[in-house]
This record gives sequence, C-alpha cells and structure tokens, in this order.
Amino acid sequence: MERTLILLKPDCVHRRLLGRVITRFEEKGLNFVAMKMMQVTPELAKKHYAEHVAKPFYPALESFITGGPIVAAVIEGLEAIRVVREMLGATSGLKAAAGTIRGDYSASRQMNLVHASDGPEAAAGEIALYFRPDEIHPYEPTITPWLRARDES
Ligand code: FUP
Repeated sequence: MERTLILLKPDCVHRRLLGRVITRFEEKGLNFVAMKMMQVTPELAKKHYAEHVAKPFYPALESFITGGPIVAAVIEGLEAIRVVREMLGATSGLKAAAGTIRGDYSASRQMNLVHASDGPEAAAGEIALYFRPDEIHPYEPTITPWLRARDES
C-alpha cells in the first residue's frame, strides 16, 4: 500500500473542477485519507518546488500556485504513486493524452490542474510538508473485497 500527495491547484478550484477530479480518483478505487483547503505561501512554494526555484519559469509558477486557494490531499492505494501520476498525464495539458485528467481538462503547461508526487521519496517528503501525522486518517472501506482479489494486496 502506498500514499501519495496531490494538490488541486488554484485553476482547479476556480474552474470548479474539484468534484470531477476527486471523483476520478475515487472511481479508480483509491482512498482519500487526508484533505484540506489552504493557501500556499511563497515560502511553502519554494520548498515544494525546490528543484525548480532557479528555473526561468519559477516566478510565474510561484505567482500561480500562491494566487488562490488549493486543496491538498493524501491518496492511498496499491502502487498509488505511479497510478495517480499516470491518471494525471504529461505535465502540459497540450501534450497529455486524452483520457488523462490533464489531457481532458487542461490546455496549458502551467495551469495543469493537479500536482502529484513523482516517486516514493517525493511522496514521503511532500506528505510531511502539507500534513501532520494526526491529520491522516486511514480506513478500510467495506467495498474492498469488490475492488481487488484478496491476494493482490
Ligand atoms: P509535473 O511533475 O508533471 O507536475 O511537472 P514538473 O515537476 O516538471 O513541473 C512542475 C510544475 O511547473 C508543473 F506543474 C508546471 C510548471 N511548469 C511550468 O510552468 N513551465 C515549464 O516550462 C515547466 C513546468
């Protein structure tokens, strides 16, 4: 079982796509185990995008991610880190395959609606950046026996 962090970015909030995006992860059979609406500060943005801070596009990226509220969430499931990344599609909405979240709803490289951790190390670091341990609430849905076979977990 893996956990990954997603951010539903300010464009997702303003475009009223929160429900649709959350539904896609729920319908896949993933568990939301933590969620909150919040404002990203410039300090948090620099930590979150540490690998991009020196890049030319960073100032615009920081203005965008701090420009409105976001919803941060932790999603749990088998191979959740890879599965969620594949559900997002390529970084740019213009390149993301149809059927992915970005491919279906974004036509921008910057305003690509959703962030998701790109590996186990990033997931652990990003979850700790946004949530205290007592804000994470794992549970076993009663429907689990109809989502996968017993020997798959
Ligand atoms: P991803 O892992 O798909 O979220 O994408 P990256 O880590 O490569 O980029 C982080 C964010 O920077 C993306 F969500 C979009 C933004 N970005 C730009 O705004 N311009 C660029 O040229 C590249 C990325």
